[in-house]
Amino acid sequence: GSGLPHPPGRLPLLGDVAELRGNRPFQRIVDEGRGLGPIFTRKVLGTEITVVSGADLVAELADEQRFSKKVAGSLREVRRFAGDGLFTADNHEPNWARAHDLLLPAFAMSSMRDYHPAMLSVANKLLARWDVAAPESTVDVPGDMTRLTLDTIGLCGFGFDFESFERTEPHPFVEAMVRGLLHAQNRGRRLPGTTRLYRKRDDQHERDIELMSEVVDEVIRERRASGDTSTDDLLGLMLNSDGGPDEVNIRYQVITFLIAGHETTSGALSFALHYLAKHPAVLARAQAEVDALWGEEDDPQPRYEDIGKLRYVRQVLNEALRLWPTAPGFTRAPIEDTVIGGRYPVAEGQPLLVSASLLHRDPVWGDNVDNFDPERFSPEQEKQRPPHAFKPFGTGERECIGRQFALHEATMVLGMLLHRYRLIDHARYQLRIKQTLTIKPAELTLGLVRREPRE
Ligand code: MNH
Repeated sequence: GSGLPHPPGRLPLLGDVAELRGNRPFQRIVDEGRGLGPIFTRKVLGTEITVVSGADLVAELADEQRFSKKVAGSLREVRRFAGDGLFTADNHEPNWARAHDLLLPAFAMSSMRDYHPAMLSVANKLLARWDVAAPESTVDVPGDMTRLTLDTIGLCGFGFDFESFERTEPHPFVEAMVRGLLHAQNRGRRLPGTTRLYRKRDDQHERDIELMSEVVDEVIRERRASGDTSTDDLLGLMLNSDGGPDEVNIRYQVITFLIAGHETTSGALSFALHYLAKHPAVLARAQAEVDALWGEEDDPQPRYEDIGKLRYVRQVLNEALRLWPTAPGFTRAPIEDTVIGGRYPVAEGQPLLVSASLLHRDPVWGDNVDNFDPERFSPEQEKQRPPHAFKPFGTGERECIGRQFALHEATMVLGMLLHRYRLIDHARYQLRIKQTLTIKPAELTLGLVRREPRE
């Protein structure tokens, strides 16, 4: 081996078999990786995975001259349905640069102004649903955040309405996607020669991919049937630009955005609401901030300009993303053989999994790294932290293209929810993590009571 530390006290075989059954690999990295130092390896079914979490080492891996994104492990499996879409394309695949260059302007800060009205219309549907629930019944937080974020990316990116709030069950796309991501997550961890054991699940996977494809067909068909060739949302840019992506790649991009564009934002909102329900002083401060903007209004309709003013709400979101980065890791690889940390040799192409969950609990964050404290993201404290200590959106040219989109949407929605409701932790909820490549608080429900303005 490489001489890097392993999780202590585990027999390799036992570890391997347990890994096969466990369905929360990133949670395990957080639980077991703590105290192992800034870099360690763990064996998963005979394959050594190198996990990097130290702030200094991650800063090195962020150097684009020496390292680049690697599509490895579970993410490689996602290519079965996302192909060479932006998220799962290898750096050198021509469709990556092509789509990146074409779509980047649609994610500039200035484009958020265009998305704002559609984001607001979906947020209003969420409030309508929660108004009906309050105060008698409780709400399914991750379920409703998923309704919100799926409908938002559908409308903003593709002019397509998933109508999730008009349904009692989630849109079928969500179920197929969740199972599809779980399949990708687990597939890399099968023992050799066991294909037959998995036939049922593999067949289901084919059906799930089929269903996601049908949704994509519908999205594209609807646009073409409308005869609209001038809307320059994500779909319009792809369909109507000279030298744009081909038909096959457009389908991969649509599926990629429908997944990447909602799944992680939904988790981030859910974690933020969980922590707010548990931290009355933080909640009070966030409510004071929204009240200062909209206090007297019964049903405020935030303007685009308002969202940038919700500084503390944004700090709350950042702190939720620090503790539970909803895309909990990303993989880098050396462009040439090199040495990191002055002493660990790493070979060209060798995957190095950056665990954002562990990085975000590195000692650079202080002594109480598990405490929820949005003050960490005050301008004063941010200045004192080394760069690259906070990586919920990845790094470099392969960094999340939807970052501004996610933050605009999530900040607005969180602000509107806090302005309108008191959050009741009716079940004394204890955080459990559900992982389907991305992470969410499992089975989080909250009670709600409408606030009077300035209450
Ligand atoms: Mn997003 C890449 C996290 C919201 C679309 N995203 C990434 C990466 C991380 C990430 C981490 C880099 C992965 C890697 O290096 O392998 N993304 C998030 C989080 C949120 C998020 C935590 C919300 C919170 N992402 C969004 C939204 C969209 C989006 C919203 C679209 C509307 N993300 C992408 C795409 C990529 C990406 C597309 C791939 C970009 C590229 O490689 O060119």
